Amino acid sequence: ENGHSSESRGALIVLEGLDRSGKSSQSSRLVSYLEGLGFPAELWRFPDRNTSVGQMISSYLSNKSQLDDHTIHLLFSSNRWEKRSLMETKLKSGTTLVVDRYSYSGVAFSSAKGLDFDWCKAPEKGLPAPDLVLFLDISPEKAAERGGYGDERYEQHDFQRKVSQQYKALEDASWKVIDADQAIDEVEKQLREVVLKCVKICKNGKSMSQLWL
Ligand code: T5A
Ligand code: NA
Repeated sequence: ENGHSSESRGALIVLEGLDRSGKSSQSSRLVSYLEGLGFPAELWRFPDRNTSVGQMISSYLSNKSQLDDHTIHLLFSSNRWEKRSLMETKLKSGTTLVVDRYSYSGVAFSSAKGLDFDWCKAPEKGLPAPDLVLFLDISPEKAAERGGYGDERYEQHDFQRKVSQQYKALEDASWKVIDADQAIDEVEKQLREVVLKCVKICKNGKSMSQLWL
């Protein structure tokens, strides 16, 4: 084939943003919305803390274990690779995946610690590329005012500010930046519009691509 496919499929939709930007709230709302319209959809999240790699990540994030920065970076990446095959099967079968964090989190958080940006991108190369990245844009100050902030390793102001800068370097044509400092229903309304458009394009056979190759 010449890069064009007419196979109907589900869309790979990723939500990104700082901690407490509203990704989880909006992801589950989007899945309900799509299901309500009759589009098969599933909510996924990374890290997937249910796998054995995911349990190592979870232990690290809750400060129960220490790991070298490179090591934890590669664990986050392998946590995505271990789900790759299932991800592709689901998409091909027509299920849209709404994914709470993906490779952009992987690169933004690790490079904010000082790891080389390109080194951070390398292990993500070849993963399924999202059809749409919804970036929930919020300042670290506003995010910190929301419930539960401060419990995990990365939830500190200065660090979140650096993460925010790294995210900006990752923006590409698949991104849609949404002002996340609006009422939850208003954010949802804006997301619905772009998501529906994307799901329809994929259903009509948009070809899949790979990340950062
Ligand atoms: N990480 C992750 C890496 O370093 N590398 C990687 O490769 C990956 C995948 C865990 C950490 O791992 C790092 C990044 C993270 O630091 P996580 O488990 O996804 O990642 O944890 P968090 O991102 O911290 O998830 P949060 O649950 O904190 O943030 P969300 O999902 O963005 O926010 P949400 O929806 O839970 O909302 C937070 C609060 O705000 C309220 C909600 O009701 C809730 O109380 N809220 C709003 N309030 C006012 N207005 C709105 N519009 C609101 N929207 C939500
Ligand atoms: Na979350």
